[in-house]
Amino acid sequence: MSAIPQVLTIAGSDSGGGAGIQADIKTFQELGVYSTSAITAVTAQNTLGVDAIYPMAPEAVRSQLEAIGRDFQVAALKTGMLFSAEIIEEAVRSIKQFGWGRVVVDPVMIAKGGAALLQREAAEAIKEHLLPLATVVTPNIPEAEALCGMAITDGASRRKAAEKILSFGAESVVIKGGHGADPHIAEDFYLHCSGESFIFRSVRIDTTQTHGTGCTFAAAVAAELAKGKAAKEAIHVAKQFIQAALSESLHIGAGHGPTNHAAYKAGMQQGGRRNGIEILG
Ligand code: PXL
Repeated sequence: MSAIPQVLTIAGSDSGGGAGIQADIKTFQELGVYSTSAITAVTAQNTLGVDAIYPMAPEAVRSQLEAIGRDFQVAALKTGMLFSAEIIEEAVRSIKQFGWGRVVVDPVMIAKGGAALLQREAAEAIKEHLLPLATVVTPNIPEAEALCGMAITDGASRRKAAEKILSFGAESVVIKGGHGADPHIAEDFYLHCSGESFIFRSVRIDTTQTHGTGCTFAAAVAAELAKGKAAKEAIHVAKQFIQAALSESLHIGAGHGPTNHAAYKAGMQQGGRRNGIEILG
């Protein structure tokens, strides 16, 4: 048997290369896992915005997933842009059919410029059918608010929102702090269904080069879970990965540029820089 863990991303293509499938595959490669992919939609976009979205036929998604399931040992998977309830159903069907575990659900809803990457009615399908299969759900604050129908304004409402997301059947959730109000600090809040919780705290990096941040973070969590790490350690690595990717921007394109997927590994090869992530129990 191959020693390299095999990982799957079920997500959309970003022609600009910073988010979606492209971000996932780069992240998997950097973290030393083998990447398979099932494409749910093709987007025409660059760093300035999304021009068009071409969803795949649900049968095309099923066909990709069945081809992967018949031949690969999927140690972990991540879902990103799923677009429609029909495509969500295909992802759910294959996860059950092949018994895939270590499922990271990034509940992608809206692109930075406002383009809808998930149809309105499909959010219900995520809650009802996909979250019960999730090992880790990785919403940002607006996505967490949309999933639970409540505002997150402080630590108490953030915990309540996390509890509500777990009530849909997910094993754990990390509500990412990138959209938080504090100008200096970004905090990710992790809650497991056992009641265990952690805050991952870091300095906020002041940059507009943030396209694909969520995809990259969730892909890094999936890669580390595939290697056998527990969720807490996988999230810690993912936070370090994204912190490095944001710190060393590539400055590509005229808008919200991509993050630098190579920065984390390059830093590790130079002896591992300290990147100041505190874990508060
Ligand atoms: O970052 C969310 C996201 C996910 N997937 C695709 C995207 C985007 C954001 O633009 O284009 C394909």
